[in-house]
Amino acid sequence: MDSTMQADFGIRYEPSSDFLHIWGGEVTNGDKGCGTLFSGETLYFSGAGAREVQTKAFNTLTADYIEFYLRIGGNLPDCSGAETRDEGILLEYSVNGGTTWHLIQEMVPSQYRKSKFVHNVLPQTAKSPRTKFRLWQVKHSGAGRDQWAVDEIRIGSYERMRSLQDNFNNHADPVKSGKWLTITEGVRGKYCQARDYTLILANQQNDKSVVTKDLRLQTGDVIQFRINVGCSTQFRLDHPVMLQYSHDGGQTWRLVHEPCYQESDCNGLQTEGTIYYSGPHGSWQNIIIPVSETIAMHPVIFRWWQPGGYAFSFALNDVYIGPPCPENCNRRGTCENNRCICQDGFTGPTCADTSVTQYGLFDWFDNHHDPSNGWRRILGGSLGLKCGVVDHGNALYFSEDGTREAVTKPLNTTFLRMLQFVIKIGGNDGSFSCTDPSNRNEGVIVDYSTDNEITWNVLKMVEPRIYNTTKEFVTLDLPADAKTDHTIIRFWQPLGYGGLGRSEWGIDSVIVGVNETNAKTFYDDFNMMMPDPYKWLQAESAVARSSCQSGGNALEFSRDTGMYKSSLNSAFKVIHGAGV
Ligand SMILES: [Ca+2]
Ligand SMILES: [Ca+2]
Ligand SMILES: [Ca+2]
Ligand SMILES: [Ca+2]
Repeated sequence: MDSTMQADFGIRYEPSSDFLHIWGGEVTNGDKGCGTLFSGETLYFSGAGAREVQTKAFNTLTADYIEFYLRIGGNLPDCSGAETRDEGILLEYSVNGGTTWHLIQEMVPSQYRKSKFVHNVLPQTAKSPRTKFRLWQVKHSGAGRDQWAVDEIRIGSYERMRSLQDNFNNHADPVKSGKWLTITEGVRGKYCQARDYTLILANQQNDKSVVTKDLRLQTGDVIQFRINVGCSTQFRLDHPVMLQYSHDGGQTWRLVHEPCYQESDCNGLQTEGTIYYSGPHGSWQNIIIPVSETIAMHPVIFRWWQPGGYAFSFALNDVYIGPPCPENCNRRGTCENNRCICQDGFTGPTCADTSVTQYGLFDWFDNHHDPSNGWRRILGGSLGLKCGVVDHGNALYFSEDGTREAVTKPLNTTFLRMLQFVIKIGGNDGSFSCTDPSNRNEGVIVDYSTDNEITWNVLKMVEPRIYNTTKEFVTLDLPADAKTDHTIIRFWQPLGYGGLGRSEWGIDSVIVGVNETNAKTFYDDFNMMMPDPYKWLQAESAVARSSCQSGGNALEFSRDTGMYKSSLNSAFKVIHGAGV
């Protein structure tokens, strides 16, 4: 006797395997009848007589729930009416072969005009070695009126899994791995230059979703996966993939992290949230999210959900949810059986990066019209003067749609003291057009990561100056825990809520430098094109840069109050004069 059931009514599904009879209903394509409820085909009722679907007997002694999607009427040509309560649907069970039936839930038509997920915990009295279920309509106004449909009927038990792991390599039908509650028509394949099998969600009229079975997690566990949205470098704000969780079996969903910026109370977590857009996520990205106390509080299911039809697709690979691997494999590997499987080029129990990182970073954005090679990625920005001169010559300015961020490579900041930069947010002067800010969320966030972009700590939120878009010189002390040999620094502007227009901005004269141990023996021979930030010393509010006029062998110190041009020796005096 079966104890679980999953009826998706798709072309490979045989209704007689689960149902004793279907009266007044038939399996219908999603563009007919009551439309798509969950995915693909539905079981649609419009007959003249009785309308009822009744299951075979199931052993429900270990079952916990019955769930399905339901729609009653709702203004489609072949799905309307059901005006009164007694034209609603009842879910009932019988433990004596159908002699007597007991109500689990009454579904009132007015609440099901659109497809709605219904999740019912089985009452104790419904748990027996032979329990049948039925859905039926008490009354209707005749053939072709007061229609309704169900889809994705499932009987199952909570599994409270301590971890979930799937690399999609082993099962031709991904649901057969036993890890997933449901996947809308997911197929296994190699999406977007993947080197091994992935789970592909594509070619579907309905919203796409991948839903895990339920997990019992602890704070500090991780959600890890690789994702590719749309296989495209083109940013699209619409039709992203959202990672959500549910504590009520899928009736209500929330983002694992909501977007949260300056304006809100974010508990120090400035984030775009668990929303993945084509563009930044149109190439394979490795995502690691620590599980919060809120999520671990109750048994939980997760889903990756992409609204939209045939034009949109995404794929997942190497999903792991559970206790963390050592150092989360530094986001350079996948976690399998609590061990790291490292990406090419990395080894060891934690996939640590053992290469030597550069000391600090200097970038004036003036060399060869390319940023220095200290940046890991720059999205939505390029060198130029669209926001005017920010400090000197070109700046790195950001005006493109979508993600705007500049992220350094891992830098050695162990003995470095500060981060300096000049920034300008908005500001038209007639000769150029640099969109002005209109609210606080259009500022620029500066944060750092010491774990290869798994977690971030805010250094500074540069607030937009709404009435005074002059440039701002920023000098920040690096906090002790930002001083490592693999610290990543990021400048980014939130996408904002709802994709409204944003201010444009530029940064210039970025310095991660100022050696703190050699302060007394400052020395730099200036044989290099760029000064060595490891040996650097600067006064607060002074910004160093190579000077075109001096052939690269001199330094300039500019201040809000004036301009000093000097050789190294006199620069040193300026610093002493400033009392350092
Ligand atoms: Ca279906
Ligand atoms: Ca009616
Ligand atoms: Ca795989
Ligand atoms: Ca510059």
